[in-house]
Amino acid sequence: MSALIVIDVQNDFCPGGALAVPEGDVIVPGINALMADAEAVVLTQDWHPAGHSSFASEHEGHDPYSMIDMPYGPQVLWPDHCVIGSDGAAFHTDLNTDRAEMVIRKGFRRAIDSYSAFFENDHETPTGLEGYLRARGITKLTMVGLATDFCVAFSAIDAAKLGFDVTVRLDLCRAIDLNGSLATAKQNMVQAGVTLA
Ligand code: VGL
Ligand code: ZN
Repeated sequence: MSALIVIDVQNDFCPGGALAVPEGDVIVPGINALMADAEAVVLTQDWHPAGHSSFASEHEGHDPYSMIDMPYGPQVLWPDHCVIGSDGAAFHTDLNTDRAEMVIRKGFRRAIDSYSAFFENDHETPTGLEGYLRARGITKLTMVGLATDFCVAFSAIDAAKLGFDVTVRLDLCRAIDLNGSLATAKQNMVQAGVTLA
């Protein structure tokens, strides 16, 4: 059985949002169309408490989009985004959420970020998505959404490492592309055994 995993199609990642991904909204109609034929649909939602440690505003003298060392490894500092319950954290209004059988929220612990839908950025704290998919007999995943080079890539690589058969539809993703991060993410996905389509 297969599932469509829609990563972080939220207002803050779309034009006008706090961490806008260029053209982040243009993928929405194509994603909605893909849902019609999907056997199962899972949505993920970036979901940070105010004052989250990935926000540059929490680190005096550090600008958004700069890097910092966290106890769990290097971390990009972001503008405040996807704060729990805010409009920015809501799904894009045109995204069809009716077909979603599971919504997985991530990044809700203040001290640690979570790009991947499977593990937080320490690469070991699980979100529970793996267990959900296995319990439903889902082995094949198609991933779409935002942003290609962060949450989509981290999710796809973790899924492939866990043994899922993963395809990323690049035409239904858009990237932030910080210092070549898109090219690196594509290489890393291919190396992990992810199919790029
Ligand atoms: C994301 C940066 C920070 C993403 C989430 O969804 O790719 N990127 N939080
Ligand atoms: Zn985030």
